[in-house]
Amino acid sequence: MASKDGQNDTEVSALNEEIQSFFKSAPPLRNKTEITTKLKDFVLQHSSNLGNGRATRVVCVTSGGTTVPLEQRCVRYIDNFSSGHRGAASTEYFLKAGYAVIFLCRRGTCQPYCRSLPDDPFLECFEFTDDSQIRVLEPHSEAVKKAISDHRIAVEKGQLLKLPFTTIFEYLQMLLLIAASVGRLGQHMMFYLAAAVSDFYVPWNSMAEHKIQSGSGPLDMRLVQVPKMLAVLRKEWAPLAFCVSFKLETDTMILLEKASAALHKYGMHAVVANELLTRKEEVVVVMSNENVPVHRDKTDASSDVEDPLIKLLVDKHRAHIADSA
Ligand code: PAZ
Repeated sequence: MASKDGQNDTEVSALNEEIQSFFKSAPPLRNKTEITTKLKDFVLQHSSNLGNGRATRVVCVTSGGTTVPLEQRCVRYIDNFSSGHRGAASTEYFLKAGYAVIFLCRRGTCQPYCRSLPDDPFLECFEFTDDSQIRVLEPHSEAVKKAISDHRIAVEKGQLLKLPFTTIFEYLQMLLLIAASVGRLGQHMMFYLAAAVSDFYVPWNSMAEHKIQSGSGPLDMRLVQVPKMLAVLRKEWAPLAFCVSFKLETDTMILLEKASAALHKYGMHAVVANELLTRKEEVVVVMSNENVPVHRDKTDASSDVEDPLIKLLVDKHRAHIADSA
C-alpha cells in the first residue's frame, strides 16, 4: 500500500529494520552521558521563554563529512571532501540572527569565527614583542580580535554548543540524541543538515578487528547502504521541527531534479541544492511551492552565500512557526 510521502508500507518497514540494525550494531558512543547532559542543559536554557512569544529559536547545524572505518581498531577509513566551511559560516549567520546553535561538526574541520584566519601556516600570524609577549601580526590582527570576541560572546551566553563527531556511527547516534533532546522546542527547532554523510558503510560486526594486512591480492570488502535517516528524523524523531537538508551533485543537469526528489521523499521543508565547484557562489533553495536561487554578493569579496541563504531560511522558519501556531 502506498503512503502519502511516496514510500509504501514494505519500504517503510524495511527501512525501520535497517535503522534498528544500524544502531544495534554500532559501537556505543563513548561520551553519551556527557553529551546528553550538555544537550539537556542547553535545551532547558533555551526553552525557558517558550509560550511567552519571545522563545529563542534553536538550530542544529551539521557540518563536515563522516568517516567510514574499515577496521575496528581503525587505521584506515573512507572519507569525503567536505571542509565544514558551509556549516561554520552558516553557524555564524544563525547566531547573528539570534538563534542558539547546536553545531554537530566533524572533528578538525572548519569552525565558526575561524574562517578568516590562515590555517597554513597558522603560526605566521604571530610574533614576539620585545618583552617576550606574543602579538598577532597586523594583517590578521582585526580578524583575530573579532573572531575571539564573537566566539567568546556566543559561548559565554550559552548560544553555541559544539558536539564533534568523526565516524558515521558517532554522527547518526548523536543526531538521534539531539532529536530526542529537543522535543520540547517543537516548531522553534530547525535542523540544517549540511554534513556530507557517507552513503555506504562497513557494519561493525562484519568489520576486521585488526589492521587489514596487504600482500594477499586485491581487497574484497562489502559496504552496505547507510539507512536514509532523513525521513525518520522528519516524521518520527522531530515531527514539529523545520527541516532543511542539502543535496550536492557534480552534474548540474540532475541537481534540481534530485533535490526535488529528496524534498518529497523525505518530507523536508526545504532542500538546498548545490554543485561542487560553485557551492560557495550560489545555491538553489528547493521548496514545495517555489525554487529560490541564492547568490553571494559578487561586488563584495568578503561576502558569503550563507548570508542571504540563512536570511531566507530564517524567514521560512518564522512562517513555519506562525503556521503551526
Ligand atoms: O563542507 P563544505 O563547505 O566543503 O561543503 C558543503 C557541502 C557541499 C558538503 C554541503 O553544502 C552539502 O551539500 N552537504 C550535503 C552533501 C550531500 O549531498 O550529501
